[in-house]
Amino acid sequence: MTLSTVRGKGLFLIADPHLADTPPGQRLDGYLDQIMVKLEACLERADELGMAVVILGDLFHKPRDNSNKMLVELIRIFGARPKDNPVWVLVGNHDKYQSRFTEDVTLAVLEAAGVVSLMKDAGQQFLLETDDGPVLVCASPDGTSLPKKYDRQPDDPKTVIWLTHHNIQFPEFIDRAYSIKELPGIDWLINGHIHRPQETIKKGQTTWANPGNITRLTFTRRSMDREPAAAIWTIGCEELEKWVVPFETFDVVFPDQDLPPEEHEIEGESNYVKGLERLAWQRTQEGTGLKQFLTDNVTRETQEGELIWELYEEVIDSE
Ligand SMILES: [Mn+2]
Repeated sequence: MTLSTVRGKGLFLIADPHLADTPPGQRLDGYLDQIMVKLEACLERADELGMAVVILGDLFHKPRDNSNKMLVELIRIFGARPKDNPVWVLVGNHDKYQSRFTEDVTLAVLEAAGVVSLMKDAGQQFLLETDDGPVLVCASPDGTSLPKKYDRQPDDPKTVIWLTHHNIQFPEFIDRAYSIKELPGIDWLINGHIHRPQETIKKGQTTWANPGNITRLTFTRRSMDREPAAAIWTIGCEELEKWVVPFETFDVVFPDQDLPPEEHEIEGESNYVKGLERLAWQRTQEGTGLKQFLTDNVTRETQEGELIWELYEEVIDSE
């Protein structure tokens, strides 16, 4: 198999855009346009810098039933790119329906339209030709396991990068599935999926990075303090370079309400009435607040509890 070659000064990495017609979580109206603006700004910036473009998974928030308007717009934007510098899209968990990538999902339409290069199978993806030599870009889409190592062949490039969309034990996520360790033969592992930017960690030959996503999805102090950014990788760099994407201020994209209590503040306070009060501000267009409330307060073990949960699922499914 011959790998496609992309000429570029490096990689322009865009993590987890989560495009959606209906604003997810507590996000307000105008969401889709705001994320489209980010995406287009990223492509424009990548072109200015002469970089190859990579989306690190979860291009979409929902795997299917996205509007034709959104799709047509994406086909227009991605399709306008030169054939030898396409957008490389890693398949994330949100891009799949019932954990599978099938012809039924929105991302498959973009692939069939020939406007993206999909990274849907684990392993080698493309060769990046830089002024400082070639780079082998590999990837593990959601649902595949991470490599333990990469066996270099004699004519392989000196630098090997692995793109992932996985639950990795970065410092603030030590309960996740994959530990951080040296992966012989792999120089960089760059992860999407974990939306909160994490410290870059070097273990032996392998540098592990998690730049964080370009879209603020949670109504929290952290989102309030964070400048959403894309990331730039170049040969020989020690750290990804951050490129802050265009973003609206927090109060424009989230409701004008008190922030919910942080996890450590709500300990020991799980009674129904307090929960109901909180539900008032947790009201969301896709029912995440309600689901959290039910999870905290309603057990399926009782008959009434089961009935409430069934009603909830009926409402959510019919949307
Ligand atoms: Mn995601």
